[in-house]
Amino acid sequence: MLEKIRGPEDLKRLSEEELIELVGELRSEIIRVVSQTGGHLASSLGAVELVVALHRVFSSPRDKILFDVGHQAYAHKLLTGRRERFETLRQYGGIAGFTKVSESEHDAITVGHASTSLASALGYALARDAQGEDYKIVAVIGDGALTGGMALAALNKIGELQKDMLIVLNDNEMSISPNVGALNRYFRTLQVQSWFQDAEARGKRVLERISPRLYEFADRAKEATRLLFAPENPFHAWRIRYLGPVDGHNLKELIYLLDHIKDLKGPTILHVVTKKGYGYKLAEKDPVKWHGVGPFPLDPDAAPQKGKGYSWSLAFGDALIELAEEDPRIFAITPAMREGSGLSEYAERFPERYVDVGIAEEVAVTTGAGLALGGMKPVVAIYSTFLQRAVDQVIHDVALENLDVIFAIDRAGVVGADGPTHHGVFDISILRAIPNLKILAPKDAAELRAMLKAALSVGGPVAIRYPRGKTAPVERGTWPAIEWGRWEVVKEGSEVAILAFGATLGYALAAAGDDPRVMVVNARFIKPLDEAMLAELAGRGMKILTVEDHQLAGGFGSAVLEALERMGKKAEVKRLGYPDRFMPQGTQAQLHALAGIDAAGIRSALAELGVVRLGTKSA
Ligand SMILES: Cc1ncc(C[n+]2csc(CCOP(=O)(O)OP(=O)(O)O)c2C)c(N)n1
Repeated sequence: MLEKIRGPEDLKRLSEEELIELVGELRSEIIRVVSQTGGHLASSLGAVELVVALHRVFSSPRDKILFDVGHQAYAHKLLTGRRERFETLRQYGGIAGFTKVSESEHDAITVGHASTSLASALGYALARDAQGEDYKIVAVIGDGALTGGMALAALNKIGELQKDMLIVLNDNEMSISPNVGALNRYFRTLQVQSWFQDAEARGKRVLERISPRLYEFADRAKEATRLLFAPENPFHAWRIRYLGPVDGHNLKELIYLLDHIKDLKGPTILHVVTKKGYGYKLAEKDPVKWHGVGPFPLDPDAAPQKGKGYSWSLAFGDALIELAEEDPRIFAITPAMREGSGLSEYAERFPERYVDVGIAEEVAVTTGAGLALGGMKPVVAIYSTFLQRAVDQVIHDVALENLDVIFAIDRAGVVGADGPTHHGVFDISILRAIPNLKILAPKDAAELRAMLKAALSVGGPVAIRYPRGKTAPVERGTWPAIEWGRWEVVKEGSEVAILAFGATLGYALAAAGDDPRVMVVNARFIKPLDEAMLAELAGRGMKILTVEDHQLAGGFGSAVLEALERMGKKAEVKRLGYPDRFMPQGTQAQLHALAGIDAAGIRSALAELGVVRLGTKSA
């Protein structure tokens, strides 16, 4: 069946039985390919019926279907002309793991970050109406993404403007971890409380006014779908029509329902209840683990491979636990990334000193500011890419008053298969411009611990950035001393100093080999720089090669150039990092090589600086 689908219009020709068969095939294909490529399995499996129903009822690309985050849209990709390329999902040169405008006319928005779909839908609606067009707009948003400030602020405006659009709330009770927030609690109430059933009669009266057939439908399918209006519903306060909750795995009823509400005027929310991981037992049982997985064996008894070894995230989480054991003022904050940030164990150990604010990075940072003002020592654990959401909060709420807030910035540098929406390659440029803020980057887990401990006592805001991936584990109780503000000479040399940090330090050492002319420095303090050492290197006439897993524009190398200029020192400087374009998806190693920040790239740069040793692998 799937092979015959060239585009979504083909769905309109299938019988109900054939559509149900297609749903099964889509699930099998998603599981087969993700088992090879890795990806967002559980979210995409849970949305298969919804995607099929939407494409059956609406006509993409004329009608716009917007997927929030875009990680649940694998079935959409398979149905919109990308079946043959689906095996390249998330690979270098392959199709993206999220929807992407430049990839397909059926992808209405480019996404990867959460909570944008409603504002984008509003923009589409304004554009449509301004141009006198009449296409339909459907935004599909998860209950997790609806915790985001952007989504809630957009709803407020959507309610005011009353533009025609359908918002499908895909409620599976999960963000990556169990969802949080007052609205989430309300959705659970909607599903279980008996008063809800009492409201049925009232709901049906309203339904009848909209469409007698809907009323009929509600009557016919009340057990299965409980299609209702709840007058107490907060969406009513926003003047957004609310329908639901309905069973998101009942394809027939979804199609019937969408068909009947697609022409409703004004904004409508359809609350669809789905199960994350639906159709793959392991994922249904443990949707947290199967939210985003690496390749896995197609054996129902096998667990997904999470990649062996000790992650930087766990190194952070373990260090924080030990510090929190000693200091009752430590308080950890996550914007919906408990597992990814290595905080699962911390959250269990110190529930009273932990908060998951939902997908609301701005709230995470400013809650940190409030905690600091209230006398605690907040540690905001946040991915580099998601910190972008909260730049003003860092500036206005934290740095301006030099508050003691620690930012543990995970996934700094390119992240791999998630691609350009997720690469953490802007944090240094952004944060470096902010007064009072200090920026550090450890070379390993032991140094991360040392930095975290030092940051908690130094005063003012401190950002510690570390990459996605593995690092060597360290023993509990390992707290090496660190000289605040000082770089570390890792290898001596006479002609050129490579200034590297974090992920690039290993590459620098490999490139230097045992060449006596090449010095390697662990430039772990990015702001303030170790100006004393920099001045000394320049004074000795050393050439300088900076290497960063970050954009060149405004990054560490720029900071070095600025410092030399400020100090009135001259040195020949070459900078390696990412050029002024978005880095694509691919493995981290592929992307490092592409930008020439790996050992081979550093060797070439050394050659350009005149340090060439022919016939050997090192410089
Ligand atoms: C701004 C932002 N913060 C965090 C994330 C990480 N993230 C990706 S998916 C997800 C959970 C989304 O939950 P939901 O919207 O309910 O979709 P589901 O996966 O349950 O279908 C999170 C927190 C993100 N993509 N964007």
